[in-house]
Amino acid sequence: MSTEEKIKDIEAEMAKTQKNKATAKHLGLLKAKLAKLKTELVSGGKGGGGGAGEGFDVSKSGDTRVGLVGFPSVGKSTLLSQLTGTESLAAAYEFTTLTAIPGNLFYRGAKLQIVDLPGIIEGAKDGKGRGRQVIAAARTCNMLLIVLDASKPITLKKKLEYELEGFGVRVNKVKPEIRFHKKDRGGVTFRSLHPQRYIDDDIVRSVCSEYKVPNADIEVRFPHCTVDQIIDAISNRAVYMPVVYVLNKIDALPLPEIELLCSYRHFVPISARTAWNFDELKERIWEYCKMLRIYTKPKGEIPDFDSPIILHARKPRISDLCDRIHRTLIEQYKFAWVWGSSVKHQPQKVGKDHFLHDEDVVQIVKNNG
Ligand SMILES: Nc1nc2c(ncn2[C@@H]2O[C@H](COP(=O)(O)OP(=O)(O)OP(=O)(O)O)[C@@H](O)[C@H]2O)c(=O)[nH]1
Ligand SMILES: [Mg+2]
Repeated sequence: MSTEEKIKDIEAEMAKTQKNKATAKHLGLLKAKLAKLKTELVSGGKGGGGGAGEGFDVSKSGDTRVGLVGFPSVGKSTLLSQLTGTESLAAAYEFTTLTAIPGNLFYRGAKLQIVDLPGIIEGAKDGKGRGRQVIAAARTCNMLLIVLDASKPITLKKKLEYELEGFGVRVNKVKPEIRFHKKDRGGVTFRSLHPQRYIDDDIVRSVCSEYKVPNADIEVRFPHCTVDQIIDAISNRAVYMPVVYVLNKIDALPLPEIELLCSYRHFVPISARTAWNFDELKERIWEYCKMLRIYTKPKGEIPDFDSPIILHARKPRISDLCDRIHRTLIEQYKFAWVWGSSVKHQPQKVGKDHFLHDEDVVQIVKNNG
C-alpha cells in the first residue's frame, strides 16, 4: 500500500470515529500515525514516490527565504517579477509555474530570496498539482506569503491553511511550552502544570509508543493542550511559520471593499500588476522575518552602515553574531563594546550572552587584541 493510500485509510477511519472520551485515545493514535505518514511524504521518505524535492532544487541564498504560496492563477509569478525583477512566466491559465523560481529582493541592506512556487490545490496530500513538493519547499522558508485573489472568497485561505497544517506548518503560531526530554530508562512520565481536557497520561503514552519513544519526560506548562501539540513536541516535525496574507488583484475591486479587507490581521492588500502598496508589503515582510541589522565597527573606524550583518534568531546574542562572522571567533572573544538601544550607556561593555537589538553597533575585542 502506498503512503497516500495509507493516509486515505486513516482519514476515513478518523471521519467515521465518533469524538468522545472513550475514543480519545484511539483518535490520538490515529492522528500520530497520520502525522508520521505525512512527514514521510514531504521529507521524501519511503513510499512517497517521485521524491519530495523533485524539480525544486533551489539553493538557499541571501539572508532569509520567503515563499510564495497559493492556489493557481492568484498572481504569484506576477508578484515575483514585480518585486524582484526576475522573470517568472505569468499567464491567464492555471498551473503556469511548474517549478520553484527564486528571485532576490534587496531591502534595508538585506538580501531576501523570494521563491515563486507552483499553485497548490485542495488535496495537496494526494500529490495533486505538485502539492507535496510545494509544501516541502514551503517548509524550508523563513516566512510565507500566502497569495489570495481578492475577487475570490477569502474562505479559500482556510483550505490552504488546512493543507499546510496537515504537513506540520504552524501558521502564525508560537511554539507551545512543552518540555520533552528523552531518557535511557524509566518509561514515560507525563506531568502537567494545569488541568487538561484533551490529553491524559494514556494518550501521551500512545503517541510516544507510535513514535517509538519508550523513555521520556513530558511536561506541559499551559492549559488546553491538544493531541496535535503533543505530537509536534514528540515528533519534532512542526515548523512555526510567520505568514502574511497577500490579497492580490485589488485593482479590480471597489474602494469600500478594499478598506474592509485592509482591517484583517496579517493581511496586506496589493496589486501585483500595478505594484500598488508594495511599500507596505516589504515593510510587513521585514517585520515577519524578524531580522536584525547589526553594524560591526573595527577599532578606531566608523561602522559600515551599508553592509549590516543580518541575524535571524528571535533574540540573538553577541555569541550568535560571532558565529556569523567566523566559526572560531567565539574562542578568542574577550568582550564587546555596544552602541544602540540594547544598552544603557553608549558604548557599554558586554559579555557574549548580551541580547542585541536591531541596528546595534558592535565592536568585538579579542583576547589577543
Ligand atoms: N487584475 C489583476 N490581474 C493580475 C494581477 N496579478 C496577476 N494578475 C493576472 O492573473 C493571472 C495569473 O497570474 P500569474 O502570476 O501567472 O499567477 P500564478 O499564481 O503564478 O499562477 P500559477 O503559476 O498558475 O499558479 C495573469 O493573467 C495575470 O496577469 C493583479 O494585480 N491585478
Ligand atoms: Mg506562477
